[in-house]
Amino acid sequence: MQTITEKETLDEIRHTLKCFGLPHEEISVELIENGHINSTYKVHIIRNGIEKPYIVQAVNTYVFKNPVDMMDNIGKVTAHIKKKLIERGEQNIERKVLHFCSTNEGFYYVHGSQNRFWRAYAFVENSKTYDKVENPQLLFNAGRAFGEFQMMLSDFPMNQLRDTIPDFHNTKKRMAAFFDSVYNDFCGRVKDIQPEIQFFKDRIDVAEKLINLQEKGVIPLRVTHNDTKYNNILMDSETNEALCVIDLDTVMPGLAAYDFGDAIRFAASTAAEDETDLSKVSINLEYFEAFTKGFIGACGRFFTPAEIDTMAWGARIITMELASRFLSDYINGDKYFRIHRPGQNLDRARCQIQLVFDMEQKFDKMCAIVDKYR
Ligand code: GN1
Ligand code: MG
Repeated sequence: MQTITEKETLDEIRHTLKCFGLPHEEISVELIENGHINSTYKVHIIRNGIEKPYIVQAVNTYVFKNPVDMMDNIGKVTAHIKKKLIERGEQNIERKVLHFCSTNEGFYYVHGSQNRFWRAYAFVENSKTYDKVENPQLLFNAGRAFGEFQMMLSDFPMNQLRDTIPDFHNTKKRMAAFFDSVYNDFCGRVKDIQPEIQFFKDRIDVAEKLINLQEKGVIPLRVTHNDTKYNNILMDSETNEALCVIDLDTVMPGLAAYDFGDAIRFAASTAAEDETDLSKVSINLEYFEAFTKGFIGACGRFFTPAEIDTMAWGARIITMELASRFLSDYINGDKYFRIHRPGQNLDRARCQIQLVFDMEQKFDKMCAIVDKYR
């Protein structure tokens, strides 16, 4: 792949703004670093001396093979949420759901060069995201935000959504893909990661547990977010109230337990996702409880009893799944997740494996906390 220069990026951002009917005299562009997939920029548009911020993104088309379908999903989902907010009589709706820009022809995207695919939305003023939080109240707010998101989409017709990444959280298929990458060993990296490979061999049955339950009809598919990291919630800069769930690229049918679990994996961890000092990596049960209280409180009443039983499993298994995805990517030569240093995907995988070990130790306590709020 050709590399894209800063000037080309800037030209494409200007072109994108023009197509979205956002004329400007000047812009200033800031790279936002916290996602592993898309390229995200905060762009300040200056016109007649007034400045307005937008988020402009180049979608990663290696990961999202059909970004037009993705934007179609996002258009439908944001319209549905907007309708719900209006019905609930909410104020300040522009801060509670994303507003994507559209072209004159009504498209939510602009094609750039080299297969790049651009989109933009108005930045929600006085909002911020956190990569790490150390305050149970914020964990509770996050749980409630993802729970309400789930609630608002509970009556969305699932058949209207396309799978933006087929089998995204099909953990069975993820495991198979992992062992394929080990078998192929394209970059000769497998020799150094035997203990990590053994970790997955020892857990094949656990990895398949929730997919098997779903396939047997014991737990339902729902419209889920599928990427419930804490930094995918916009918080009010002053009050830290959760405003709006963002990163809607993977909203599609999935398991509620995986949305719960992925949020726990990230927000209730005591360390960053790629921490190399594994003695620092564990699940904080106080954070776990605060998030659970918020999440189950907001949407638990519409879950089936069998589904609630899977919540703690969701945390263990989605963490294992992500460990396998990071490690596969390391084995395959780091093509999927953006890295900032060599070996980062291996570090990420090891950190997630450590989290799974810790969740296995604390599993009874995690289940008891879920039971307390059911
Ligand atoms: C990716 O780029 P970001 O942070 O939105 C990934 C998620 C992972 C996450 C791990 C489309 O999300 O599945 O859980 O990294 N998104 C995709 O940090 O693969
Ligand atoms: Mg994402």
